[in-house]
Amino acid sequence: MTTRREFVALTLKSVAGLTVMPGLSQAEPTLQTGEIPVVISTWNHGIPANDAAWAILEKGGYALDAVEAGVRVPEADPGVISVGYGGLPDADGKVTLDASIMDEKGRAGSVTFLEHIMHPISVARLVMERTPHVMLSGDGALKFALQNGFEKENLLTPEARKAWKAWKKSNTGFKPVINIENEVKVNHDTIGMLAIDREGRLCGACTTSGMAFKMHGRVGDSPVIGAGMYVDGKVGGAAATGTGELVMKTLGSFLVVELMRSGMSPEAACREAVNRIVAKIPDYRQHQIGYIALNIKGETGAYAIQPGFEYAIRTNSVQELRKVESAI
Ligand code: SD4
Repeated sequence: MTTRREFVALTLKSVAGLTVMPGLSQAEPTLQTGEIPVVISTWNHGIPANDAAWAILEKGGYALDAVEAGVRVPEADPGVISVGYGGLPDADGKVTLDASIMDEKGRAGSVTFLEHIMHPISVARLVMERTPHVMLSGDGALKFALQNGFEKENLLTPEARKAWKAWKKSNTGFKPVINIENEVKVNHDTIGMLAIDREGRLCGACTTSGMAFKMHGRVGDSPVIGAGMYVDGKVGGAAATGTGELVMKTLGSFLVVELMRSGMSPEAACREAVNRIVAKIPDYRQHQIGYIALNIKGETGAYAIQPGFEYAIRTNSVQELRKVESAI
């Protein structure tokens, strides 16, 4: 049995980032402490999103308000073709949205397969705050949104409709597109965002229109707690972008947080989670996955399968887009 003295020693070792769980690769001690407040998010659409989050964080506001406000920016931007309004539709020409949110206490809310609502992240927050459930889907999620004052809108822009028509004509079927930005000459994808506020509260949000031209009814990783996004307010948070099926099969964001709990740095944890996919999923080369992570000390990291992934960071002294290392 572990004595109290041994337990305290073990805990201190974990806090110092030195504990290695059996079966895990060598943990990297985390030596320096990051800045707090801090916000990070996926891709270059994370820059304006971070700005909106930062406006709240720098005034001492709540990280949950910050991540919600942050990801609402790409949700409303018709130029971002993989999130919210302007998102590319599914195979039937319908824009269906997935989103999730978590707070520092481990509370969670999500919506899946939601149509006609510009800000699924705000519906996810209300699922968390006003219902006994974690996830609402499809018509039920829409009904809940309308009951709570959200308005029904047409989210399919003429540009997205044109792209869908061209896809139908090309008869190429469904195929995940690696770094979709390379295909359409703009840089965006699912947005995952993690923030710590001045009081040390760590929260996360993730929102997407999912894989372009997916089968009608398909739900990705983004609204699945622990897959597309996960937060443990005492350890850290993680979020994913890319082919959700691979993330779901490995419960990627939960894995990243658990690896950080065992003492890994955010980047080492993201790398290990990508390596899990590489080891388990034979056709991983056909896909992109990018993870971002933030630990409770404010340290950040990321890793991807393919080159081309990047994440945006904002603190008092840093505001930049960081290129991310990859397995291939
Ligand atoms: C999904 N992970 O629905 C999301 C979408 C994405 O590149 O990031 N696509 O699978």
